[in-house]
Amino acid sequence: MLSVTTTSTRDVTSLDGLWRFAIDSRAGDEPWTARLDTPLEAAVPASYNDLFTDPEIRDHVGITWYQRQVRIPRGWVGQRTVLRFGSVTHAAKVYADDRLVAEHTGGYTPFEADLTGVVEPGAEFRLTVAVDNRLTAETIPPGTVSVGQDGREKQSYLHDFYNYAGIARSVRLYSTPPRFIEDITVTTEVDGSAGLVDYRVDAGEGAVRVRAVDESGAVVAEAEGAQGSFRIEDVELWRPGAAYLYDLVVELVDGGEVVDAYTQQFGVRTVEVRGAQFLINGEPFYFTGFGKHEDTVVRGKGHDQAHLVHDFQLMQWCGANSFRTAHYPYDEEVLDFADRHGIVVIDETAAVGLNLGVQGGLTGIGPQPTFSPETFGDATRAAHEQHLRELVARDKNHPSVVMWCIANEPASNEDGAREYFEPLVKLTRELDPTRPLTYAAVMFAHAGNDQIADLFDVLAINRYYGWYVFTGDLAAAEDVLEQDLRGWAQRFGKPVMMTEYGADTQPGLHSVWDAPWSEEYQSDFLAMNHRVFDRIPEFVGEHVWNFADFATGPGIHRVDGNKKGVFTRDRKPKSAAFALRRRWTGLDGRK
Ligand code: GCB
Repeated sequence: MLSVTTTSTRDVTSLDGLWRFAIDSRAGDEPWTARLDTPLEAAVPASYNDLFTDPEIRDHVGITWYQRQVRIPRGWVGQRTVLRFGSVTHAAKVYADDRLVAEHTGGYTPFEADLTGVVEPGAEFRLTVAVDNRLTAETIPPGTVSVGQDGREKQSYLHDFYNYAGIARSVRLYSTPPRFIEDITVTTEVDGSAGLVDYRVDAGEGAVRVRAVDESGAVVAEAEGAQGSFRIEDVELWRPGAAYLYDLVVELVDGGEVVDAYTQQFGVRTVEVRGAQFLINGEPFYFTGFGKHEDTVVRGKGHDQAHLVHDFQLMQWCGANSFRTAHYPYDEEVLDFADRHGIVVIDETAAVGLNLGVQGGLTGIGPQPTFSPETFGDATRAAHEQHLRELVARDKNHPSVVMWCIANEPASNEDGAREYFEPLVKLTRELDPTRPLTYAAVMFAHAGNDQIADLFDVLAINRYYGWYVFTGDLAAAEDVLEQDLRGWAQRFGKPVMMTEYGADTQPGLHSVWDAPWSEEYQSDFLAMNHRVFDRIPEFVGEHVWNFADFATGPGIHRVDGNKKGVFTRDRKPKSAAFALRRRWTGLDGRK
């Protein structure tokens, strides 16, 4: 799936701004058939939950309505007109005037409606979107809707971050010629000082020609045909911390005339897992960085370019070279930015919470088995498959993306996990044979009982010794952590990385003792983990949980959200940020 951009043959207009807004109980029947009768307006892009003061809106379970007028530019006569949503969380029905033009389930991937012939260029129409925030056993991520004694619906889910919903990413209208370039896939290899580039173009009738252009504007290779390969001599590799991007200019031609043109950026780099090493361009790579969230004050999960720039600045200030898109695919602009700035990304699906064991607290034994026809079965897996297809289709050309993480903390220790995951691993490898795969392992899964790790390439481990267990006892935590991690390395002989470790911390709280919640404890907790990582030869990376504090659902374990951030929710550093900076930039003499 191509991202939306202007080219010599394509135009784009933005539909971001203020849209009329109502929850379903106040919108009347068939609200798409008329102007929404509402005093409210919602910002797009943004989650709607924190925009209003009304608790009925914030806690609403079900459908909310967004609406605005749209005019198709009159110059688009004879062109295809496409409406593109960056994401609607979690499901959408889209109406142009009275007509249903698109439906999509999955809150973090884009989808489109082809409006050609539905609305004519120059004409105005009423665009209405029904946004459904419900999570069920058949959605990714999963959840449960129950009805309370007072008859109100309640949404529960198996992850801690708040269930923000709405139109959180940009909405755009774009044109293409009637015969158009549908998709482009670029993969790269390195041969000595040359780059080998394979490309495939899916397009309408016509001949395809491509040229690769370097950052100075020089054409470095040319090829013809919808599928082919070319060499770039003396190639500039895309490297972590030193991005270099080429343009692949693709043209669909007919009788010497360019019918459609599209420019796809790409980087030349290789990724490989060899033994217990993670190699980028044949060199061992050690991940430093964070698990993140798309989460800011007022906007919720709404994409925001100022926050994008600032978060990357803070990550680089810390010396982070990478991050994981916990726990869902992020806005496409985040990956474009990572491509341009040489930041490495582990791209994660929204499959968080496939684990009923977490409901059993520290016993890890849930009320029911996680994987069964009654709990998470074929329908859940079908949703997971669709999600993987859409993720790979969207992100396959990003050089920054070096690995897919296909689930966070599934019940990989339970029976049924292998049957559930084996087909998903197979599918992902078919969709993209070039990138390693991982999943982030929950604390209940260890080297002795995990049933799926051998299917994957990298062992990504989430652990909270010293926080949820051995709380306040870092010496005991250090011992068990080391045994645990060494167990994985020994049993599977694959690279091991820590994808989550962290301690909730109240900024401004200090203590001379090992006092959980204090800033010192967070730093000491991380230092304890780092001592262990540095003793394990198979270790290839550390991602602290979390980059910043983030909003959660209500609960007795959280005070105003999850406070494991190294930065506060408004991006002020806690002491641990300085400690990480010393370690990751080599100021502590480690490098
Ligand atoms: C986890 C989850 C993450 C939570 C974190 C925590 O294991 O993967 O989503 O936020 O623990 O802080 O409890």
